[in-house]
Amino acid sequence: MNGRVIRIIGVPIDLGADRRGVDMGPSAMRYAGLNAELLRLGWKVEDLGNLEVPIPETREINNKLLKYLEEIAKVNEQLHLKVAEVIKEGGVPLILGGDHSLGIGSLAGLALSGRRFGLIWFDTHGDYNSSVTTNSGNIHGMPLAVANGIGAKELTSIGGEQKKIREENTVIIGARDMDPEEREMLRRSKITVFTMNDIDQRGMKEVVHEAIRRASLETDGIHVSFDLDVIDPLEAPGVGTPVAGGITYREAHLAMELIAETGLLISMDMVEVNPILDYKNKTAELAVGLICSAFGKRIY
Ligand code: 4U7
Ligand code: MN
Ligand code: MN
Ligand code: MN
Repeated sequence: MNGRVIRIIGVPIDLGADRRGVDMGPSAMRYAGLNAELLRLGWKVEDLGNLEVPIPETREINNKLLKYLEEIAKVNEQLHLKVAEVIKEGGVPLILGGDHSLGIGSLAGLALSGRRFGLIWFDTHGDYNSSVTTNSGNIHGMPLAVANGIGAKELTSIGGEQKKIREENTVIIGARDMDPEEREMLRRSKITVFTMNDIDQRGMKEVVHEAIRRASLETDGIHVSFDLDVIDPLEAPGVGTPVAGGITYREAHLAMELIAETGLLISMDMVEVNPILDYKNKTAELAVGLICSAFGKRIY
């Protein structure tokens, strides 16, 4: 089908979230048959294995507003170098989480590679907090802000001091739970936010078309960061922060298929699968299905 290679990078991190378990996400998605499914689609696949990530039991929380800051910074230092390397070699990074704090490293890596990219961030949440606005101190609620240059220097400086995203090319889809101050910060930015209400009113097709249009304006490709909690918990029970009223299985696949059709997908994160809370690996299987749709799987 195509000669390009998908390089899988597992990031078994749960230091960014309060609930344990998303560190097992990469295993659960591999167990659900990820590599074989991608091969079946005609991709070359190389699994680079997992990054080394410490477990919380061996560490202390030094700053309640930025929990495990040093550890998370270190993991994202490693991740951004790997991502940049894969892109420079012409490969497609597929980053398996793990909690969404890994978005800091993916976006820093993309920026370091020199590609001009747009970003579509599927999430219930804004992930636009900083130590000033957070209620939880959990860094998985901060990666989008960090990529936009807002937050702790230890994080924003990974991959260089510059902003890693362009606001005009950044779109959130599926939002339905934002903290008041992060919402204000987002409103003041040029980031586009499509809430569940927009999806209800306009339909997923129109929303994704508009997201693609914005993400591809004067860029050479699109990065998708997919937080599984965007999907309704009835269909994706295995996530750390479930919120009722999410997108459906069909809407999620449609979104991935529309992105695949553009041929612009240059890399992807699939994050926040929590096997402890899952039912018979249902959410991990859904994640693998979505990855396949994003990478060109067709029904007929
Ligand atoms: B995820 C939260 F307060 N906003 O900051 C926070 F509601 O990566 C949730 O999207 C963050 O899953 C969720 O802790 C982070 C909370
Ligand atoms: Mn998230
Ligand atoms: Mn989320
Ligand atoms: Mn979550």
